[in-house]
Amino acid sequence: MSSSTFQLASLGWDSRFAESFIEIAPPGAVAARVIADHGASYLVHDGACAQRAMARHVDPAVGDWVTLAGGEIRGIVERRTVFSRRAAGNENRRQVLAANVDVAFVVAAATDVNVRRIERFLTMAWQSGAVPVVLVTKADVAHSIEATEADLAAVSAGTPVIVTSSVTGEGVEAVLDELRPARTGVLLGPSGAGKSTLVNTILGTELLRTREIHGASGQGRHATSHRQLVQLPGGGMIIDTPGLREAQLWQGDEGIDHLFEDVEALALQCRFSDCAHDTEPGCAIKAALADETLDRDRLESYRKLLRELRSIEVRSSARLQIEERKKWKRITTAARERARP
Ligand SMILES: Nc1nc2c(ncn2[C@@H]2O[C@H](COP(=O)(O)OP(=O)(O)O)[C@@H](O)[C@H]2O)c(=O)[nH]1
Ligand SMILES: [Mg+2]
Ligand SMILES: [Zn+2]
Repeated sequence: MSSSTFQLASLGWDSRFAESFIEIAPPGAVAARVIADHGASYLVHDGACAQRAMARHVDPAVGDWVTLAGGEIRGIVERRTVFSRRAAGNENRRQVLAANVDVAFVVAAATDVNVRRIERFLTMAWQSGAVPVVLVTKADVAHSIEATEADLAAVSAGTPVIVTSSVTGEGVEAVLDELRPARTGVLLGPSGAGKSTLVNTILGTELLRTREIHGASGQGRHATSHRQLVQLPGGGMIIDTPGLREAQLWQGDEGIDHLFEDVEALALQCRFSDCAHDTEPGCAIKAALADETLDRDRLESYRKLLRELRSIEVRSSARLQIEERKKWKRITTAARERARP
């Protein structure tokens, strides 16, 4: 790598990406990161400057590291994390919405905390391979931020929670801290949660269009923008994309196979179908660790993901049971009152 390695580092480039780049780069190609997806063309940054590029033979996404030659994207460097959805009109094709995201901020307005929705976003975050952080917005208009935090403590067990306000500036530094010196974050959350406003607050400019409230009706105009990666002052990047909405992304357990295909394929070869890859004979995972075809860290992240998904599932079903019990109590109480002479 040349003098631009230093500048690439501010976009998140590191030695692991460099190794993967060398494997696929044609002679004369340079490394660049996709910072915006305009559909027909892309905006890529090579550390020194941004330029437009076409991609005729590959399908890159915002956040991807690519090989660039003659103004064209030639290849995609192996992705570390992936946010994808089923492509519209094609059940079996996956469309990658954002790649190489390190931190997934699960955004919820303090005035509209929906615990189950947060849970689903957290699951998505873990499935992508990124580390989740719960981000509460609009703290300035919350009735009781303590009550909100108590609600969140139940779902977010272990996941950090940052409380912010784009009006007072509270918590904004803590968000930046998660992204320094050169990490990439993505904002996940329902429309109207204040994602674009937060990015604008951090930047100190109205770079992203936000929803404007018109008159007394309170009806908002839907803000539209393309997917883009925004570089933040002081280091770090953030992706605010209207395409990363809950319903489109939610994909249940399948996300795991997609990310850990290699580990799952190995597990299928274990002698016992319920192998815990621990002390069982004929374990293909242990064999792969022994001959170093499987990385121990990779197996560890796979296990971590499984544990995380399981605990989200457990928390969610425990709450369902409680709600179910409450509902029956209401019904039986009402029935008893009616039956009273
Ligand atoms: N009071 C208050 N309003 C906010 C805050 N952040 C965003 N909003 C308002 O919430 C609405 C939706 O914001 P927007 O950034 O477009 O949400 P997005 O759809 O998640 O990008 C706008 O009317 C914002 O002015 C905040 O911290 N405090
Ligand atoms: Mg927005
Ligand atoms: Zn095994």
